[in-house]
Amino acid sequence: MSQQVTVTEHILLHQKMVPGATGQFTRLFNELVLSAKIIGRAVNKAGLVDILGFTGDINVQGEEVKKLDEYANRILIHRLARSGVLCAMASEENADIIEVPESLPRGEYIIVFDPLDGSSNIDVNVNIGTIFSIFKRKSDPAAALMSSDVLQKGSEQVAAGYVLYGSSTMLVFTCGDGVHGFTLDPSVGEFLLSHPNIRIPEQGKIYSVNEGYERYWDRHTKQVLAYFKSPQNALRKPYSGRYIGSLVADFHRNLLYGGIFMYPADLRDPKKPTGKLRLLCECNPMSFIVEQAGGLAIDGLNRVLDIEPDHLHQRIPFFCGSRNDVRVVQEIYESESRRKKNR
Ligand code: FDP
Repeated sequence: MSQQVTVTEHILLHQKMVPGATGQFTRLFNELVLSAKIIGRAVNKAGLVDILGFTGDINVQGEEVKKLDEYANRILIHRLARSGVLCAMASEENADIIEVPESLPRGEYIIVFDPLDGSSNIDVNVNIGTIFSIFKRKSDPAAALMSSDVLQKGSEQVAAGYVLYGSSTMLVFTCGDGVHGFTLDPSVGEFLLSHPNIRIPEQGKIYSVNEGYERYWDRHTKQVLAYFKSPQNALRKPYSGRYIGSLVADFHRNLLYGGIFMYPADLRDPKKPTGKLRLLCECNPMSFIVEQAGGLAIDGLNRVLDIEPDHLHQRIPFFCGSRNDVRVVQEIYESESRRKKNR
């Protein structure tokens, strides 16, 4: 029965429950859903049309831009700007905040997105995804937009989610009332509710990390890994290691099966001394989702959703997943921090 609820119906129902709702959020969400379908179609046909490989450009992160990355970014910016309910956007691919032009109708919402996460997997037919995070502006709508409108703490998000382009295309999101998953039925072109009220198991069985970089981690991060591999841990046996290398895909698997995703600080790489993942377009949305599903997300010591961003492309160390597993990481980091203080 639940399979017959479309994502639009679900959002409309949610809207009815919010006093004073104006329908603006529903409009924004409709544009997101349409963008996801357009990007999903391109991903499905990727090997058949000339959309694999690099554009030749380097993005703000210093990474080579893939054609599909650029395509997804263009689709999202074009569609969302026309939703009539946004004042600004920020993309992982763009250095600065993208203000909605004055020639278009504007609203109070702000969206931050990673158009195609897991870029290194694009050309090899491995799961990739789109991640988004939605806020409301805080400053007076009649005045100029302020950077603080976009640089809000994750706890201020009104919605967050991702689209996973996998063996099927899935949209998973939260508006702060639990996490719901919708699967695209290509025969009718609709996202249908397939995973209502997702809960992440309290105790995981999987750790996901790029273990190849272990030698570049600090002492306590190595200790964390040793814990998950040890037969003396909470499971009384080593966890399974699973790492796809696409945050959306690794996160989604752990959300359903239970486990922990980790991208710690990398002491070797001057580009990643504070980790690789972006606070605004990757860590915040995933943290909101995981908390809504009963899990936790930290940067080692602190709750991710409480971090005050200081710039658009800020990176943080990221540990996220099942409650018990994330707590273990936090305890190890806290004991290291006490040890350092006592020295
Ligand atoms: P990618 O660089 O392929 O776009 O943040 C981007 C991301 O992928 C995540 O999706 C993924 O979890 C991580 O980086 C993979 O990085 P490593 O290759 O360093 O493990």
